[in-house]
Amino acid sequence: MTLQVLPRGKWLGARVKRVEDPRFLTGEAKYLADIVLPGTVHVAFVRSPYGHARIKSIDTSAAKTMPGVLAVFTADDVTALPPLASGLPVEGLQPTPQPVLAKDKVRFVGEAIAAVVAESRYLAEDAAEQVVVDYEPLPAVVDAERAMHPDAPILHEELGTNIVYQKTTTLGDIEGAFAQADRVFRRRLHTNRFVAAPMETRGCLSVYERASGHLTFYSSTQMPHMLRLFLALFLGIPEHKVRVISPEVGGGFGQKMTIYPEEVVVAYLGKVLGRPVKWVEDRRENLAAATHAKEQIIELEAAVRNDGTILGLKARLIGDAGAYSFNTASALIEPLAGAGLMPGVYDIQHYQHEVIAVCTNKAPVGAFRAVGWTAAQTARELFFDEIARELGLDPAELRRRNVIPPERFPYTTCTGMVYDSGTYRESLERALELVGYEELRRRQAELRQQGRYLGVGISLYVEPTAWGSEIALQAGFPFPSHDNATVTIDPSGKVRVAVSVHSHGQGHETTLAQVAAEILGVSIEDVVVEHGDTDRAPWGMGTYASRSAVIGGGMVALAAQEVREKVLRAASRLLEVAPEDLDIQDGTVFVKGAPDRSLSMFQVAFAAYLDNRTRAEGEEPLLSATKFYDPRATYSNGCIVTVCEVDIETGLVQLDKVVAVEDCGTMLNPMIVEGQVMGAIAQGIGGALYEEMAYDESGQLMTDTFVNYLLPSATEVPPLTIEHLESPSPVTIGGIKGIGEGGLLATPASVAGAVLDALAPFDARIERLPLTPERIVEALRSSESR
Ligand code: MCN
Repeated sequence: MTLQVLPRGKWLGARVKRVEDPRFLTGEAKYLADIVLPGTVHVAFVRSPYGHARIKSIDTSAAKTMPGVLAVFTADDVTALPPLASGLPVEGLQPTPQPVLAKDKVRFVGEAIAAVVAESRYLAEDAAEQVVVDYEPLPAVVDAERAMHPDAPILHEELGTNIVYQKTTTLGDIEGAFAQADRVFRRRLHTNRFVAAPMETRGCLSVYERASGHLTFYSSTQMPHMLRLFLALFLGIPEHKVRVISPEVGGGFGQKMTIYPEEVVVAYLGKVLGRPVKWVEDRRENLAAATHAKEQIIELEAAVRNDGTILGLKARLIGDAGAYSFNTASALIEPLAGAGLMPGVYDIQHYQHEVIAVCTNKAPVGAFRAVGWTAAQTARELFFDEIARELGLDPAELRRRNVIPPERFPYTTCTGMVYDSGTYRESLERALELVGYEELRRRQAELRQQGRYLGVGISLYVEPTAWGSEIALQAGFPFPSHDNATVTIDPSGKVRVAVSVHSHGQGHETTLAQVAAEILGVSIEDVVVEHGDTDRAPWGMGTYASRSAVIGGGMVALAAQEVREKVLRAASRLLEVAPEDLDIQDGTVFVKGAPDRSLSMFQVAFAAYLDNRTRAEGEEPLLSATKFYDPRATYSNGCIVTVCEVDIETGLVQLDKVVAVEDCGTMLNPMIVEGQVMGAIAQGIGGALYEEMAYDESGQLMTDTFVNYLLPSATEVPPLTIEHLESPSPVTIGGIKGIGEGGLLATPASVAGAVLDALAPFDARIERLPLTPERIVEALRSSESR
């Protein structure tokens, strides 16, 4: 069997219901907060109320003497712990490491200063209030462009600047392209800082056994093995004595990729106190101190022919990094990723980008679903809409004229990404057809006569997926990325699949079981998928960047295939036929063409382990295989079209519908794919219309609860139409591509595009997201006065 094409029968590609859902729906699932161990003590962090201040002194004496308080740790008590630094191997990125507890200075509201440990969380919180920190407030800077100014307050004095990265890259003949242009257009967009806001906040529990020197660390992380490695290195505990268990995780969306200061502190406290130490983040902490995302200031300039052909593009991307870079939370993660994908699905050969990363007095920026790409896609698609309007072209037509045609695959972008395959033009046409585009345009014109403003927004996208080493390199983040699966059939014939990717809502226990069941010829009920525990799963990087279907599916397929061959060899000796003459279906191994000559999987497995006669010379009795997979780069694509109506009196936006046509190659489970698209679209609607982490000039966080940080709920999400195109990847096992991020990559552009299309009759200029009613009304007012 070649693995380029996976068998698709009963399981693979079917709408199998998620096997993990019964325990979620009945409340049986155990999250970090549900783990209760005897003798546990609890941590509350003392956090900075200032955006920028010098710490003159910290007085912990009152807190320490409170009943039930075990200890109060400040920076002076954790000198053994190194600061967290960015591990991104990108030349020119200035290090801005974050101390695990702030020492001399705080640089954002919410930065941890002290950890109070007490018998209960209540006592710890009360005691934290008694820790007296003497601050000398400093001027803050919360705007990235202002932070670049030589007079701006500097966060990291040793650098002498807030600019931690700046580089211009020219690809192709950019000046030639601009020289040939009929028209040159410019646009600026300041994308909003918004956050993953997972239902479950961060949290961890550190259990250290002094006698054996073993640390068991429970954490709601997306990357158990990477966390184990970092904890071993930071705490000086040999890695084989560290076990990380990530129990059920209630969403991560990239926010839980980061290895956080709080985790390192809690792990350390467990080690030094010799009691289980637990911290469960509250929502305010999550909003203030977990990583933020997606804020960039993007300036675009395009050289365009009158027929709408984009000849060349210049982009300046300023990433607002927040206060620090540490491991995956890096100053560069937004603008560098954005610059790489800026050409998107369009055939743009001449491109120049300037990438700038700047520190500000805000929470550090980290990964969040389609990191860097959402902002770039939004800026480019809104820009293309504007160019089309200026040229009097339909925005769909402008896209048609520039999109990479199917005959150009594999297509290498000027930024070095190799698009393996896709349905770019087809997804555009299909989405337009589904939304009834021509009719909508007619209706739009009609309604305008009645003073009603309908808008249609198109966002045509490509999504780098399957984050292995090759795509990481193509996307500008050159670090190795690969994973492992172990597939085992136990003596009773039941199957265990242990994987290093870690589901935190995506449904891997179902989809990866589908792969194993299909290849092994057993029922999905006979397969369990284990993940999230470094003692049970083989080594790997974890789940992020839409990689688990491709990498997880691929490695499970490879391992299952090897185990299948072992089963066939064992059965061939029992049935006395050649392995090639055997097949497996529904848990029965049988002779092809003679199905009555058969054995159950139980009979074969039992014999393989426990009947020496079955075993050939040199054959292992264990029906198990571990396989790694580091796939070639593959890119998904799709098109999202939004229809809305804007009330020009109030600025309120009513979304009528969103149509998504997506192509993630071979689907393991279309129902799960649709769930991924729906969730990501909802997040994209939030990003376009509602969500914004706002700071005032002094660095004060204005949106520290869900009362003022507005997440969309079901009532804000209009009817969604989702349709699949399937162009299998020619370079991955089974032709699978990822799906996890496309919806959030493309929806803000589509929704914002629809709003701006509705406002097209007015000269309303909006350069900032989200498109709140206030911003819309203000833009309409200033357009009147122009
Ligand atoms: N899938 C499929 N067929 C495909 C592609 C994917 O059936 N061709 C299925 C996969 O098997 C998996 C799911 O769709 O069950 C998502 O697959 P994939 O695109 O590989 O993404 P990952 O599983 O690696 O998950 C990461 C991705 C990212 S990057 C973010 S951010 C995100 C997301 O998934 N965070 C999520 N979706 C999330 N969904 C939930 N519920 N919670 C999160 O935190």
